Amino acid sequence: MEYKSGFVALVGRPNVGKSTLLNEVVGSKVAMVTEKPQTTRNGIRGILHTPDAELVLVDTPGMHRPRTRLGRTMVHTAQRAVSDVELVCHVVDLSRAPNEEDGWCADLARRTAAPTWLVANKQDAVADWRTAVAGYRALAPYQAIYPVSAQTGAGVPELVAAAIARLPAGPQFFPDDMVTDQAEDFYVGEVVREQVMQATRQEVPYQVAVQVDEKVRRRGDLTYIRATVLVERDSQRGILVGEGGRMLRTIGSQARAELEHYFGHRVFLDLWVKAAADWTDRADWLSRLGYQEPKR
Ligand SMILES: Nc1nc2c(ncn2[C@@H]2O[C@H](COP(=O)(O)OP(=O)(O)OP(=O)(O)O)[C@@H](O)[C@H]2O)c(=O)[nH]1
Ligand SMILES: [Mg+2]
Repeated sequence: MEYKSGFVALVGRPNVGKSTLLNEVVGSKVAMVTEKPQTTRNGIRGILHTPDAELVLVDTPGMHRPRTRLGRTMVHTAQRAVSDVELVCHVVDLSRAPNEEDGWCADLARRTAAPTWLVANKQDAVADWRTAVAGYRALAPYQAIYPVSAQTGAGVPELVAAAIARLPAGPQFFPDDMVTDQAEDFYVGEVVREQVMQATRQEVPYQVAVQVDEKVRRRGDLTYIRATVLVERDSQRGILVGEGGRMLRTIGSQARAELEHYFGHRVFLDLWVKAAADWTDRADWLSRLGYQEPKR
């Protein structure tokens, strides 16, 4: 059989389970997941290799009405992702009714050259997926509808098989053992940011960024990582550090456990918290942190 390869974009409103689905498909934790909307901020690629195909899924930030420059970079990233792919999967949450954001995703899908499928996620959370999907199917002329549960894995093999069947003949772009093309420092920062998002509330999770300043293998079995957790205000700095440093220690030890699992050896995680006023609205900070602003 001829080898096939290609890119498939996952778009959808925040919190529908795009990143969970990406991780389920590639079989490892490539993208961070939290119960809060707007977790993903970058386009993240997950790669699945089969004996005769390479499927590259592109996870994107949830589509929303941006209120900051950071939000605009996120929406821009999602909009850009649908060009240059073989297939667009509009992922929706069956446990909720369609809203304006789903409509924007449908518009985006309608404007792209690639075919669009409706991926009806969180099937496990509803009694009858056919009833739940009714409000979504009219949003765009979807060429197929796949009910799935990214959490339990139900329906995912069928979706993957169908997507692979649609890929054109093409070369293998990434090595066999590569599940993502993210830079390691970025991934490390994301592991920390996930823990910070999980541990905080209100506006704090949305005004946090993590920068890895140093990462060195100290001895054969130890990696030292120094990272800065950026917030917008001193008050948030106080919240994150917590009484007697307790909050930051909890965040650090959870992130460290995950990083040790990833590296396969001990990690010393040295976290610092710094306030940079209004960084989510500042072009200099956004570019320093690698968030791409739309060109005017
Ligand atoms: N019940 C159920 N929950 C799910 C399923 N898939 C994802 N979730 C949960 O939904 C929440 C959001 O999941 P994410 O994968 O972060 O969603 P996302 O679409 O990537 O969100 P953004 O990155 O914010 O756009 C998490 O709490 C997941 O555990 C599913 O199939 N069933
Ligand atoms: Mg996500």
